[in-house]
Amino acid sequence: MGETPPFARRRFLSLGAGTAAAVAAARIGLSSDAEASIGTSDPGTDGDVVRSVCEVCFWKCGIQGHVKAGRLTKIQGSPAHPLSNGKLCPRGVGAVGLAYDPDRLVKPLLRVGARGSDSMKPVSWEEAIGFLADKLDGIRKKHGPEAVALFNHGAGASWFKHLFQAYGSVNFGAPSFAQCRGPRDVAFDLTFGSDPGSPEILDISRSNCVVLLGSHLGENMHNTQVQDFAELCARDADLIVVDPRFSTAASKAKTWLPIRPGTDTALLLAWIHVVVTEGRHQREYVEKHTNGWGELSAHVATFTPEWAAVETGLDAEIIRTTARRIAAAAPAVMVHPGRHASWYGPDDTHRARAVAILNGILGAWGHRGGFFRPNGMKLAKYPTPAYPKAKPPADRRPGEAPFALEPLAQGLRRATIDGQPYPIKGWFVYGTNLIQALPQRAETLKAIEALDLLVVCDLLPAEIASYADVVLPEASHLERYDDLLGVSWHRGGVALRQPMIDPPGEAKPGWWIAREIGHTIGLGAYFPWKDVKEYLAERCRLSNVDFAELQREGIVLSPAKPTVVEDGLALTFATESGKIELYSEKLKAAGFDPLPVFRRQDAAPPGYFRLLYGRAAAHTFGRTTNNRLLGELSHNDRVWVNAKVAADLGIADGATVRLVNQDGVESAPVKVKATERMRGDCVFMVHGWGHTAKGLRYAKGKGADDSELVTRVAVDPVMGGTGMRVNFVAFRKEA
Ligand SMILES: Nc1nc2c(c(=O)[nH]1)N[C@H]1C(S)=C(S)[C@@H](COP(=O)(O)OP(=O)(O)OC[C@H]3O[C@@H](n4cnc5c(=O)[nH]c(N)nc54)[C@H](O)[C@@H]3O)O[C@H]1N2
Ligand SMILES: Nc1nc2c(c(=O)[nH]1)N[C@H]1C(S)=C(S)[C@@H](COP(=O)(O)OP(=O)(O)OC[C@H]3O[C@@H](n4cnc5c(=O)[nH]c(N)nc54)[C@H](O)[C@@H]3O)O[C@H]1N2
Ligand code: SF4
Ligand SMILES: [Mo]
Repeated sequence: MGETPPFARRRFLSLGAGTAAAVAAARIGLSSDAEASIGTSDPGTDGDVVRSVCEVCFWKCGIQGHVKAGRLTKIQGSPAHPLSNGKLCPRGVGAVGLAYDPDRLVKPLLRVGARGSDSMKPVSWEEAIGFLADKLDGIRKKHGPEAVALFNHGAGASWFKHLFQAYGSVNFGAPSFAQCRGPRDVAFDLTFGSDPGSPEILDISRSNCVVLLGSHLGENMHNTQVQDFAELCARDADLIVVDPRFSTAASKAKTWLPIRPGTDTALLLAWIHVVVTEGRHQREYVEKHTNGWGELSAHVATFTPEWAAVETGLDAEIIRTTARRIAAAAPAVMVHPGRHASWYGPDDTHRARAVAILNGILGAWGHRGGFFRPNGMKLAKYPTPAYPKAKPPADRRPGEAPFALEPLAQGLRRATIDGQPYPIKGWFVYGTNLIQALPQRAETLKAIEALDLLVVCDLLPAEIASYADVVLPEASHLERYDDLLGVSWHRGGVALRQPMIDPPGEAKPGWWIAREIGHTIGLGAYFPWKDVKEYLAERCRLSNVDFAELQREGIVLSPAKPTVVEDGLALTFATESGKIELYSEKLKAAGFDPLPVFRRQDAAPPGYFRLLYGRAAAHTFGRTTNNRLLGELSHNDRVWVNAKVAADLGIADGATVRLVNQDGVESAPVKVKATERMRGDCVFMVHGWGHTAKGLRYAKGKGADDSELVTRVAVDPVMGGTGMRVNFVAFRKEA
């Protein structure tokens, strides 16, 4: 176990006071780990208050930090920010533990030993940047600028996107596309001409009926969404949760459908069948706004609840009655689009299209209680020279994944290995731990071996940093300015991330790092600002935003009134036909099924169980597992196994096992949570545990890492997503 945390536990419990988690937990009775954050309310100030924006996940809540004598004493939700409404999730509050994490990177590092040996020596910024500038120059001369790829996650990456576009590359890959939202965004784009975005445009609190497929809200802790979800539950609205696991959300549902993993598309097709054949769709809306009703009706004719019952393992009558309940709530209804959607590869865009179609025929898009139309705020750019023309990204072969909206991270990895369509020789990795985030780790390691340069810019010495040639320590979101953050919600606005405290050691903000690199490699013209404040003030001036007010309040809301579309009939759609495309001509033209098709998943080999994974309330993947405060709050590092299965295998609750996957890859030792809350054909792990990096002294060796077991993926041919729930594990008992 790690060393003693520098904070008393009691202190932390009071830090959790008044969080969204506490409110949600109180209202909807979340599982014990979330409840741990309930404390007595303490809304008073404690020193100076600085308003800023969270980055422990990607929801970007408004925060206010209390600073006394240069030390951050607590973080609360900003009351002025519509994404927090004065409340935060436990991770946002617990970020104090990130600020004072004794394992933070505090000096630039250069590798001295073999790649992966984790032998580094501290160097000056000048030396680190000088080294990588020489390498970038060498790569550009030998292979062209496009031979450098930027892997990234998070708002702070914007400075580096600017830097590398100026350098001449658009090879920007984020696991948050092909390993996350990709299939959903593509499917909604094809159907409605726009996607649910982030934060998702979901009017959950005013809905009459919410359907969750996976989407384990309450464990998936996106703040506003969970606040709205708590309101929905308090209103006693209808809630149907489809999950092989009895999730926290399932515990609040009127109906839990413990579906056989990988069969949601069959359930959705049967629901559409019931709505269509019983004429329960929103007639006027469908007539006015949709294309392909006839084709859809013909397509679903045979997908009866009885057919779906065989595939899903659910009861046919319950499939029928839930379809009727969903339709009865329309149009104030939503089948939640989910967020992490790269589940089963070829099934994923189809499943997400089926979700979109069901929402479409129920008139949910543009309706109160369904999908609202967000408001943004137009922000001017800081004028800089035009970027050079770059080669198209190297992530795909001709004809591959034609509907991808962003470069595929695993495609850039492949180009690094085989040099096709052209070589990638340098990686700049910002805010993404590719070792845990990408499936098929052996490929990631092979690609790293082929690199001339690997730069990692991070807060912590995560696994990816141990392979780096150069490690650049960044100031955390509590210690830096970032670019202006547009807020797209019921009412739009602009928010500011600004420092509350000084960074530790020599850690530097991303804006500074990118600017220094830019000036060193001859791209100074792209960074004409003296410092970030001059940059931000100028952007604000050009955007008619009062910078002083923005600094004071942390957010400035747009003067435009929110558009409330109570009447879905006044909508327009950015699809080619200007309508909701139930039937997709675009998919058809590209050689794909124009309507969703169900494909059966491979069954588990005998003695194996499908490996499922997800989130826990108090953690964000592996980025918080080294945070002593959050670690004190919850571990969630057990593998969930059906109680009867465990008993049959002679595995007691709390016993330690290793998981061995279908390819013989063995996990670290992990404790078993034997529970009735799990189907018997699958197991569940929280992603982000099982760290091996020696610098993560608190997290190292806690729990096991699901991603290590994801040696196989099923690729979605439409958009290149890597379905990762196609792996199976057996148990090896530890003595
Ligand atoms: N606390 C916290 N919240 C987070 C994050 C975090 O790290 N921590 N990460 C954020 C990010 S980036 C994302 S993408 C989202 C992800 O969160 P979601 O989009 O909610 O992820 P899902 O994969 O839909 O949900 C996982 C659930 O799906 C269930 N499941 C597994 N297989 C199947 C299946 O075949 N069918 C059905 N119906 N269910 C299945 C699992 O049992 C689990 O309960 O969470 C976000 N919120
Ligand atoms: N097996 C498996 N694979 C998955 C998932 C899964 O559930 N299971 N989830 C998928 C999903 S939904 C997503 S979105 C991706 C996410 O995966 P990633 O893109 O890797 O995102 P994070 O885990 O948030 O990134 C973690 C890294 O960012 C660093 N970091 C945190 N804050 C900052 C900062 O302010 N600046 C800098 N420079 N670095 C910072 C952390 O220290 C850490 O090393 O993974 C995907 N991959
Ligand atoms: S949901 Fe939580 S972790 Fe994410 S931005 Fe908001 S407070 Fe931060
Ligand atoms: Mo994600």
